[in-house]
Amino acid sequence: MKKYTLAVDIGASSGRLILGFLENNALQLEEIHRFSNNIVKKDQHFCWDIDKLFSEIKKGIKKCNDLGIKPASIGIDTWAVDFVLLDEHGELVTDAVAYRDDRTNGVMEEVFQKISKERLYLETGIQFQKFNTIYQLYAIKKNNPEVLDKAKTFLMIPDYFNYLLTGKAANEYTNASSTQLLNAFTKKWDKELLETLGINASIFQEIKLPNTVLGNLKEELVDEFGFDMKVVMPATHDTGSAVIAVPELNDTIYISSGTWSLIGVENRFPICITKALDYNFTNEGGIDYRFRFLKNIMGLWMIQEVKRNYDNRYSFAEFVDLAKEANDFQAIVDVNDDRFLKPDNMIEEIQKYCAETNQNMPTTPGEVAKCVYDSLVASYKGAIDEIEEIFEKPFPSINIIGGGCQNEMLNQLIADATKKSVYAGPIEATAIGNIVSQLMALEEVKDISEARRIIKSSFEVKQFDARENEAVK
Ligand code: LFR
Repeated sequence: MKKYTLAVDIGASSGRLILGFLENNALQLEEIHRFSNNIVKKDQHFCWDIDKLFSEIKKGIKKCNDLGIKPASIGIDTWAVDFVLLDEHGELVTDAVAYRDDRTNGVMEEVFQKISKERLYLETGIQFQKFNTIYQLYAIKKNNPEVLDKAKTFLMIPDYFNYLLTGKAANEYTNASSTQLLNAFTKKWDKELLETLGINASIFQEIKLPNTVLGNLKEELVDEFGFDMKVVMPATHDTGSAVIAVPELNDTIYISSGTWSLIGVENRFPICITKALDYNFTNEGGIDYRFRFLKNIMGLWMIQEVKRNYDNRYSFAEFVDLAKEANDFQAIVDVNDDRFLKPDNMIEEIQKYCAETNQNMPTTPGEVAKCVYDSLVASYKGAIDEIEEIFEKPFPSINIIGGGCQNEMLNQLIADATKKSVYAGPIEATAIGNIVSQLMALEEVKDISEARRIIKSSFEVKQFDARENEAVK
C-alpha cells in the first residue's frame, strides 16, 4: 500500500498542503490545498494571521478524507525567525508579529552594547538582520517586559502549529538556529547569551532535530479529522527543507528563489571568519548537522510588491514580457538596502533610490520590472563573487530551486552575468525536502544521500548556459 505523507509549506505570500508518496522509487507530489498568507495590522504591528493559517491547515487535512487518503504523517515548514509566547496555561501572550514589522528598528545596535557583534557572530554564526528573533525578543523586553514575565514557552511558528496538533511543545533545530540565540558549535540554546540579554532561558524548549516524530494528533483532532497520523518535524525552516532538495551540491551554489533569494553552499561546519561577518553570510543549521552558508537577498518580494502597487494589473509573466520590451532601460538598485524591506510603495522607493544615485528613473511597468530583475542579478553576482573569494575556488554551476526558478528570463540573465551553467529545478523544492524528511522519519528512505538520489531522478531540471556577449550591462 502506498504510504502518503503530507507536507504543509507556508511562505510569506501563500501556503500549500501537498501529498507526497514514493512510486517505483520516484517521488510523486499532489497539491491538495492552497491559500493566501498576508500580513495584517493588529495593535500598530504587522502580524501573521496565525488562527487563519491553522484553520487552513485543518481544511487541507480534511481534504484528505474527500480523496480517501489517510496520510501516515504530516510535517510543517514556514519562514524563519518569527515566534509566539505562551503563558502557563498554554495560551498566547503575544501576537505572531511579522519580521517586516518595524519594532526592531535600532534594536540590533542596542544589543551590540551588551555583546559585541564579533562575539555574537563567533558564537552563533548567524547573519545580522534587524528582524532576527534575538532583536524581536529584546524589543519585547524593552517595551513590554510584562509580556516576557508572563511567558513560559517560546515556540517558533511551525513549533506552534505542531503544539496545536499534538499538545507537545518543542523547538526544532533548523528553525531555532535562525533566532541567533543558538550556539553554532554546541547546537544548543546559548544560556550565557540569554543571561547577558536578560531573557529567561527557561522559556526555550528542548531542541529536536529534523526527521523526529514529535507525536500523534490530539484526540479531539483525531475525532474531527476521522483519522490519526504522526506529526513529524522536518527541517521546519522552509529554506532548510528547500536545500535538502538540491539534487547535486558538489561545486554548486544554490539559490532558493521565492519571496527571498537565499544564495549559498552547503557545509559540514560553520564558517565564522571575519570576511564572512563583513559580507554578512549566515551559517544556518541544516539537516544532518550540515550548515547552510548563505546570504539573504531581498528576492522576488521586490516584484511581488511592485505587482501589488500596480493594483495587480499585470501578472508575473507579463512583467517578464514588459521587462524584455524595456531592454534598453538601465538602472540598478541595492536590493538589500533595508529601505526595500517594507516600503510604503515599492515603485516609488525604487524611483527615489534611482534619483538619489543619479540614475535613470524607471517610469513604465516594464522599466520598473527590468530594474528589479537586473538589480537581483547584480546582487546574485556580487554574492557569488564573495562566496568564491571566501572559499578561494570557483564554483562552476548554480542550481536555482523553488517557485522563482520558473522565471526563465531571470535564469538566463544569471547565466549570462556569471558565465556559469544554471540548473533550474525542482520547483517544489521546499515541499520535497519536507516530504523526504518525513520519509526518513518513517524509515522509508535511508538517509539524505538516498533522498537526493531519489529527488534527482524524480524531477525535471532545466539547464541554461551563458550566451555570448551577454552580461548585465
Ligand atoms: C524564506 C525565509 C528565509 C528567512 C526569511 C525570514 O522564506 O525563511 O530563509 O531568512 O524567510 O524568515
